[in-house]
Amino acid sequence: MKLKLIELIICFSLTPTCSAVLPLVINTWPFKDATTTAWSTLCSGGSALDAVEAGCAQCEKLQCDGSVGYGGSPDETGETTLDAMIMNGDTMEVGAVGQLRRIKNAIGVARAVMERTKHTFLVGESASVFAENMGFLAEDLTTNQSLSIFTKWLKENCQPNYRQHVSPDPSTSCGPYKPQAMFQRRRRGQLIDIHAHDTIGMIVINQAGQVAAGTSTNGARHKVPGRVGDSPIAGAGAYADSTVGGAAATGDGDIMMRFLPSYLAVEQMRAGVDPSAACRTAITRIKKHFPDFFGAVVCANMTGSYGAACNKRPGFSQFPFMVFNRKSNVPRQEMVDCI
Ligand code: SD4
Repeated sequence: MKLKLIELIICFSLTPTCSAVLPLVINTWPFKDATTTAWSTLCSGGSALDAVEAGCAQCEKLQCDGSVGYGGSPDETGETTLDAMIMNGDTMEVGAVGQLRRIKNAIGVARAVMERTKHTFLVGESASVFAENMGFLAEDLTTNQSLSIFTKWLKENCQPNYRQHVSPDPSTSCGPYKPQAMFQRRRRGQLIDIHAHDTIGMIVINQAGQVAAGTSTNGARHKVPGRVGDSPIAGAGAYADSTVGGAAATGDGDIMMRFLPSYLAVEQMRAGVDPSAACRTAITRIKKHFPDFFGAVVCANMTGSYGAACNKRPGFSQFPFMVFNRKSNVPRQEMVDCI
């Protein structure tokens, strides 16, 4: 969606000058339309939560990089399922969905979990039934593109896949798999395609200093059915606290969720660390155990300062992210060198 000039003018004239750099929208990857949509939502009077929801929903509609929304990352059965979350940094409320089927607007369902239930996280078929009951349209998430990725994978004997210690040998064969009686421990391969990313993670801080954060993704290509990644997990995929700031992550969720990188980054900022260094700490913590993991984090604090960090790997030495604030006046792509 293009930000209309009139909205920009209204936005800049209505916002009081308590901060030179707030409001702020920051998101993972060069998903410019999502950034613009979030900004435009703030400008038309929406809350930080509204902006995060609208920004991520825009990516879901556009199928950003094939990694957000319908028609991407088919699982072992060829089905696309979605993970999403949203967090209100004022109230510390969270809504999340994992392995959501049939519903395109995953972040919308996440918000409905937050606002229409006392729960935090719904998963699978039951999450989809909840969404249908809340009025979300049930649709097939399969597209020609996801079907062709799936068909090619079947033709290539289901390579690569996420199985280990099973028979038949998952490095050459499709399932159904059974546990192996005896096995050699094998190192888990890198499966998230670093050239076909990625999850949108977004932080919005409005003029009044309210922080919201959210994520939306279709997860990992050829995942084992039932797999839920880091994106819908508070503190892993994203975290928001209006007394500190927010953080959001992207990358190999199976590894990243073990370290709660978004929570760690926010806690670093709470301790006074600047956003870039906070993001670097979150990456370094994971890197110590998994030097080759694929991942990045964006961080922002209440002064409107922001930063990002990523883990350097072959083919991934810089991480692009989007920023929109009063200084930039436009959605601006920035790059950070990986460590
Ligand atoms: C996941 N973190 O489901 C997501 C995918 C992603 O870069 O961000 N890929 O693991």
